[in-house]
Amino acid sequence: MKNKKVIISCAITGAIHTPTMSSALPYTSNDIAQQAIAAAEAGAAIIHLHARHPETGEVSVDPEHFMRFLPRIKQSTDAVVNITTGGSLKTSIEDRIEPARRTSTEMCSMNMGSMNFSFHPLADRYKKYKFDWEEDYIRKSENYVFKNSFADIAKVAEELGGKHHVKFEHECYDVGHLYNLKFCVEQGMFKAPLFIQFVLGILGGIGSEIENLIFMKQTADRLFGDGYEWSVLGAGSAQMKLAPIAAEMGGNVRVGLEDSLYIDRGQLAASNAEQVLKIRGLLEARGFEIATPEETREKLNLKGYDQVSF
Ligand code: KMH
Ligand code: ZN
Repeated sequence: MKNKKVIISCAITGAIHTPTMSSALPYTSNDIAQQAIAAAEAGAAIIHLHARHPETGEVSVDPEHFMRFLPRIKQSTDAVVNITTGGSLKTSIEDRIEPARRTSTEMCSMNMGSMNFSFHPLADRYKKYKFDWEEDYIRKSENYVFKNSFADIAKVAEELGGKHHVKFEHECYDVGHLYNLKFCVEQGMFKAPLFIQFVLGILGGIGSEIENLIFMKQTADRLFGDGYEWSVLGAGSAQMKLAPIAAEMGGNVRVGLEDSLYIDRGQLAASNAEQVLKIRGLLEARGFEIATPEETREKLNLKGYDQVSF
């Protein structure tokens, strides 16, 4: 066995994919809860969650929608819940942080810079959509600027980190975002151990070539020394390609239908748990052990499940 235990995060539904793209993508509260629990049972120590409107599958930042599945997940697993502050294409930073604030979650996402964030090329793949909102939502992402200014970051840090002791998953979609994070650390916004997610392969961010992962890692080493843990999220087909490489480089991994709908080339995944089991198998075959939620809490210095309000 290798020394380091690998933390598997699983991102259950996200804000990019829509119900037409895969019948496995969960959007009812029941499906989100069930898939989250199954992903945790399969070995995910961290469950990253967005909410959806339970009838239409539209992305929702309504805390009530989160509260329909969070207590069930907490009752059934001890996995760390990580709530998005990314929101959807239409929402303000105040609305985006509300679910994590109301639930005082252990972890939440923290997007480390403003950028184009687009998935409009997906629209031409589908002739008929299940719901009216989907095509327009996907096409409008061509004009979407994902705003995460320094003032926005400071607000999230103060509201969630300062007042609620929420630990951040710092989403870095490009090398410049690491320098944004360094600046914020110097301003006193965040403390070690940082948890950095290198996000590769989003249209608007850095590409998913292995050279880019190495460059991100080298840059983060230079900026943060041993004061950080890191993980890799490869979008689409980069998901299963980059995850084992990340583990070999000393990192952790994120899978889930938020980031890729596939289990293999051209083959849709049946569930989030299927992706977790696949990456777990790939890692164990390479001699890695998988971190439990408790080991993850300790490594990332989390406040604990008894401190959340759901
Ligand atoms: N959708 C991923 C590329 C967030 O939720 O704040 C990044 C993400 C952002 O998970
Ligand atoms: Zn997300």
